[in-house]
Amino acid sequence: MCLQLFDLSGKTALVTGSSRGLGRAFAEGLGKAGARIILNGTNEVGLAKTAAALGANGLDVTTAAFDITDETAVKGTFDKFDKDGVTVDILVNNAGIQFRKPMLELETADWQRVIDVNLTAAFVVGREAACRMSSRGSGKIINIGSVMSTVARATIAPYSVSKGGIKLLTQAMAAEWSSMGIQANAIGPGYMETDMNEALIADHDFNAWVKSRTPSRRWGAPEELVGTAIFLASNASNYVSGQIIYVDGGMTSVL
Ligand code: GCO
Ligand code: CA
Repeated sequence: MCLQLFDLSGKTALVTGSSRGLGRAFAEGLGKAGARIILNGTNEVGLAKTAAALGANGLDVTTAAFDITDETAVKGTFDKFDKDGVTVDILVNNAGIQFRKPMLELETADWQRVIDVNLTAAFVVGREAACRMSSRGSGKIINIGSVMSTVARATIAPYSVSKGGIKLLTQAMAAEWSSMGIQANAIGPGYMETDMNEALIADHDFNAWVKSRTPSRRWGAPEELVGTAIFLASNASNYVSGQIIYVDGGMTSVL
């Protein structure tokens, strides 16, 4: 009985920014739990390569190439889902960019781009998905935050602000959409070994700092986020809404 709680068979999950990195890990994990996966990104070649790789592992994978910051493209994609009879039961708002620069040197355009991709797009895609989930009376929205949803680090202000916003957007979604049968929650990854952090991992001093600042004394592997994603995507979390779960080796729990 208890494992059925985590079974995603018959569900369709859209994961934004999923041709590589954490998005790919989320897509693969939800697929292995039985969900049909829709990969998203703007690079059709990269998407097709990842779809082929996951498909070769027996997963049910399709792709939807659209720019999450282009509202017309987002609406058009969901209209096409409607026409094709595709229901997005699970939305993982994963796509995100990083931009590291001290605020005194930061151009407003660079600030805005990070907010547009990491936060506003999660609202726009979330709204399109939730509008359809509400008519079905059920749905799961998983927003990807960060340890930066609750603490700041110098030189990544727009990223931190966007991830702080993701935490409260998740709570706002819960406030408005839980009564419609939608559960909206967030995952806050710690320092994970991904392309986005390649330069940090290679930096000896920064790498040493992460290990000393993390009680688990190591970087996280993307796959270590999958269990939390399956939980939040499944019936096991039907009475959980508005929460953020930090998967960070204990980092946000200690000084
Ligand atoms: C940085 C990193 C972090 C991590 C992650 C932590 O520059 O400090 O990019 O932001 O990527 O977001 O949760
Ligand atoms: Ca690389």
